Amino acid sequence: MKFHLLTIFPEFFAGFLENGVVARARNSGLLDIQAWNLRNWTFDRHKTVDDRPFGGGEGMLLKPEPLFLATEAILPERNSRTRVILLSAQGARFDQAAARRLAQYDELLLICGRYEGVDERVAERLADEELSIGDYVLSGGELAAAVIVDCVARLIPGVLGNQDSTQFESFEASGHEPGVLDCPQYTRPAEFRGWPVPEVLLGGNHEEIRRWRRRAAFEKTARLRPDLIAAQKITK
Ligand code: 9D3
Repeated sequence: MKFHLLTIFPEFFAGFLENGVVARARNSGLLDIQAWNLRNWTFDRHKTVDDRPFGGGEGMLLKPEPLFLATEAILPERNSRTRVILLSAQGARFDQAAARRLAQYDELLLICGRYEGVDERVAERLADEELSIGDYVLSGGELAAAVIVDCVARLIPGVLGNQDSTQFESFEASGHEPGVLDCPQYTRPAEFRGWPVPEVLLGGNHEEIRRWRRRAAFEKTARLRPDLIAAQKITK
């Protein structure tokens, strides 16, 4: 799978690309990720990518021309296997279902918004869709793009060593307990600073362990994510 990142800060992605699961998948050829500098598609002395909003208002917007020229150069042939995505605070929410959907494409171009926003013709006439990673204010789309690349990449067959491990994560519809967080987990030592690991996990009673994990997962979900429990009750 190929990812293109269109940004005014291509160097922002260096650390992310050079470490962990993403780096391994790139080295093994399963993933191709390229960061493109939007200023390559400007032609004035100052490499201007922004301009003032019509009608007045605070701040600057990314102007349409560099974004259109860059997208047309990077993806000259757009089809049903390619997807151009604008990352903005106004987008539809990116979640695990969106990640599974995006993992079906051959090539994604992620446009990173900056400043106060992006000329709306980019959302309406250039991008196939507009996504946000959540209801909080970022300074631009770069962190959102890294989140989406990481999340989509791990769904590509072969990117994770053990393919089973994607199946059993929280938020994954195919997981053992849909809509419930992972159960609490412990490793050695059995007692740390006087705090013991739950006794049941030290014995070998696997039926008892299974029941304890299920209960602990529900209790923790109810405490930290009551919205997930509420959504389940409506669905059932
Ligand atoms: C007047 C309100 N503006 C600033 C407080 C709105 C605004 C403009 C530009 C808010 C954020 C941004 C820059 N954010 C993104 O480009 C962005 C984003 C985000 O802020 N939150 C979640 N997902 C994303 S994806 C891109």
